[in-house]
Amino acid sequence: MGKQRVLSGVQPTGNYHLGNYLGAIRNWVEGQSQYENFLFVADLHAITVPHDPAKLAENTYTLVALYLACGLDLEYSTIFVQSHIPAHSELTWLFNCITPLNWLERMIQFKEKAVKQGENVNVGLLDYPVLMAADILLYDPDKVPVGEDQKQHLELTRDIAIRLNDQFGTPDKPVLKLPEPLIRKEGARVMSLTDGTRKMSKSDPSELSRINLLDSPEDIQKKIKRCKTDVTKGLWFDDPERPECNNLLTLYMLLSLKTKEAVAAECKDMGWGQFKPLLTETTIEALKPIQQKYQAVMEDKGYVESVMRQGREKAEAIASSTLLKVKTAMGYSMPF
Ligand code: AQP
Repeated sequence: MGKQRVLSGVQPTGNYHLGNYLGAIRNWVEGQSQYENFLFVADLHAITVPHDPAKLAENTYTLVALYLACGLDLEYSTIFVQSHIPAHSELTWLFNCITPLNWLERMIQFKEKAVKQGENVNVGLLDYPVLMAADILLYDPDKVPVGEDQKQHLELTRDIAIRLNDQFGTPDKPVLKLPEPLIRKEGARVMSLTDGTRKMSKSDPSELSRINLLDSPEDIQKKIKRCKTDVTKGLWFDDPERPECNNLLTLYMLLSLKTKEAVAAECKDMGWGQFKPLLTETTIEALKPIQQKYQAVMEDKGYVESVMRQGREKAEAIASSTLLKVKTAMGYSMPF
């Protein structure tokens, strides 16, 4: 039996942060040799919120370079850009026509982002989970690594696949395979530095809320120095009254690669004055090799482009074959 296939992506919306790394990219890197990995830059998703055209291409390059800098290895992983493969958009349309509107209206992320966009909420934002279903199902993956926040979207993907199989397949010959979620417990959710109850996010207007992967040591120091804490003495995990404390200890655990027990023992009698410099130093050291590799990769734009080209070729072959399968099942024919 061959390796199981996994698929995941990040939107090229800039400000790539510790949440994206610890909740997604680092996990892909750690598991990459066990799987056949398809990892993409979700640039069609990136325009569901207002975007700057001048930044889209730059952010796409940056993200491909960061994937490589974080340790994705082309021997195990195919890295590609979503918009380079038209099958994503085409399959989305086919799925749109079998997806009930109320499935999309109840998506939590839609409701949250729609509130932020006010009257300007666009159809793309509502349709985002259908595009995500197309992204996933085109590649027939066995597993999809998702953060807690994306679980509902993966369930919708499975519902769309079931509906399509019911309508256009037969029980012994389904058109699409149902993917399973791959959720890691620790670090599944990294929280904001300014509010331990909200997730760290690229679109938070406050730069102080997140540590970006490309932040300078001075910026990291400044952000940790100013991050929200509390007045309680001693530091411990999992206290619902102390979300910031739990988040900062978790960050230290994930970045230092120590166990939860070791961190709990090391920090139990510490005050913030002692802990913050420790977290600062650990964060700077953990990000240093990524930043160095990123600089080296970005010096060779031709290399980044060759990675995208190679990725497109491999991904397109699989995507167009799935698209053809779906179109044939739905009754489309191409007699020439
Ligand atoms: N705070 C987080 N903790 C853990 N994982 C996170 N991810 C994002 N934030 C955290 C994971 O990163 C991957 C890529 O996310 P995305 O770019 O597709 O969009 P997102 O989840 O909406 O990320 P952001 O940073 O919160 O962006 P904005 O602010 O634009 O919405 C996903 O696997 C996600 O789980």
